[in-house]
Amino acid sequence: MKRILIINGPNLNLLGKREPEIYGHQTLADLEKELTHAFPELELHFFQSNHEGDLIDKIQEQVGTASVKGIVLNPGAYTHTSIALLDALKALTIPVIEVHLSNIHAREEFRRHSVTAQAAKGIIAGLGFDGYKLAVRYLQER
Ligand code: CA2
Repeated sequence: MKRILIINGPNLNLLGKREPEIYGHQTLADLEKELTHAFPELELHFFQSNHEGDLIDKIQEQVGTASVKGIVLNPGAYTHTSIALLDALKALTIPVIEVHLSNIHAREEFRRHSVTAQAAKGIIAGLGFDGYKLAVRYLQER
C-alpha cells in the first residue's frame, strides 16, 4: 500500500481554535479524518510539531528509505525563515508538495516568500483542506 506522510509545522495544532477567519473552523484532527476518509487506499501518516528540530528529524527519517512515496508539508511560519528545514528537504529524493491553507501571496509581505518552496516539487496555497487533498492525489497518481 502506498504510504504518504503529511507533516504540519508550528501552530497548526491550533487550527479551528483561533483565527477562524483565516484558517477556518475545522481542526487538525478534522483534516486528518477527512484525508483518511478520502484516501482509504493509501496509508497516510500524520506528524505535527511546533519544533523545528523535530520536523527536521522527521524529514531525515525519510532520507535513503523508499518506504514513504512522498510528503505533503505545511511548514507553518518556518516556511518563511527556515534554511535548516530547506537543507533537510534538499536531502530527500522523494517528492515534497508544500501546502498552505491560506493564500500566502495575498497576506502580509513577510509571508509572501517561501524559503522551503525551493525544495518542493510544487506548492498549493489558499485552498484550505482541499490543498492537502490535491497534494495527496498528485502523489498518489504520479
Ligand atoms: O497558510 C498556512 O497554511 C500557513 O502555513 C499557516 C501558518 C502561517 O504562519 C503561514 O504563514 C501560512 C500558521 C499556522 C496556523 O496558525 C494558527 C494560529 C492560530 C490559530 C490557528 C492557526
